[in-house]
Amino acid sequence: MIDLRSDTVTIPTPEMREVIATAEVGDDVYGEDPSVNLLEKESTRLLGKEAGLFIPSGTMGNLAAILTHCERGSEIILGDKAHTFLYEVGGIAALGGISSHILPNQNDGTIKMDDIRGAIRMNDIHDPPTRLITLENTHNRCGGVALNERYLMDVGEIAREYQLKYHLDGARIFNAAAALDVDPAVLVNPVDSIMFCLSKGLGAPVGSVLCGTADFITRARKNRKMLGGGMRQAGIIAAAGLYALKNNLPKLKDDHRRARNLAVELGNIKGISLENDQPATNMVYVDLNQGITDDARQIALKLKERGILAGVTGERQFRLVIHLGISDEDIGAVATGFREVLS
Ligand code: TLP
Repeated sequence: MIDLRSDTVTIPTPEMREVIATAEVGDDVYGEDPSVNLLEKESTRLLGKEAGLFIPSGTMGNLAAILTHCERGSEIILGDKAHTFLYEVGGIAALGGISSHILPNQNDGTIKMDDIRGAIRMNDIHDPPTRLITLENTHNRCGGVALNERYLMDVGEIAREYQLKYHLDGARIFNAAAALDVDPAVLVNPVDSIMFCLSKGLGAPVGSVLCGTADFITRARKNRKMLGGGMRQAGIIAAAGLYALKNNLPKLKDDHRRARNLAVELGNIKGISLENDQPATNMVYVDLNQGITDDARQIALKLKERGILAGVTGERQFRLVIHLGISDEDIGAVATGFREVLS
């Protein structure tokens, strides 16, 4: 199967499994797992932050971060296509009593500066206090676009002006840095906290890391425990994360090249249109044209019969995600599959 549903589907390679099998471990709730400690240190080095925290998932990473920045009854500003708003089960509301002030995401993943300024609550008796701005980079539902350094800095200025905290859902921050050709530490310099995932393009089986100031991470560690995310001999997965940072991070650009090639191939096929014919990172969003009577689910079934798994993201839309398990030959095979199914 050529599985393009997500970059979360990668399977650890034999080399990564070897690292897992031989990892040094301890009890991480006591802070005694050497592999976890090393992973947290390496993450802070790469992202230029004071401290890091290994977290089971990206969803828990964002939740722990937002719970740490915000008290019950407060409000955060985020995009209407943000993963935290769309796909995190409303955790910040359900578990944190925090409301979401959503603003339109532009096609390039940004939120307009004026919209952000306009959404910040003034000290009115009626208002929930605004505590946090959160952005996403790369932006999943906006086609995997990368938000650039300038924009992240500009939003940081607003956050500072209004004394708001600033969080980045950087599940794919290394994809963004690779696409923009910028040092990830420079890119995330303006934010107070950043969460990134090891189990997406980097190809580790589990885990995310939250980074920020030492004080923030101490408080986030307590929240991670409260959420049930305190792990014990987590070094066996942290070691895979370290391996991924060392060996797979440089391969993200190959994924981006393959995504561009896939876009070129699919662009020539009648019956479909691309949301963006020059994908910035590892995602290609495909829409079915009017002339096609099948919906995306039906087409996905036909593709499956040909050994291709496509992510259905709308009645007439697919998301195709490139990752370590996808080769150059697979790109050609996917295009052939689409051509056959749509002919
Ligand atoms: N995204 C998954 C699905 O949940 C949609 C995917 O297949 O892309 N932030 C962003 C931007 C994400 O894309 C994801 C996962 C998360 C956070 C959550 O990470 P996990 O799955 O580890 O909880």
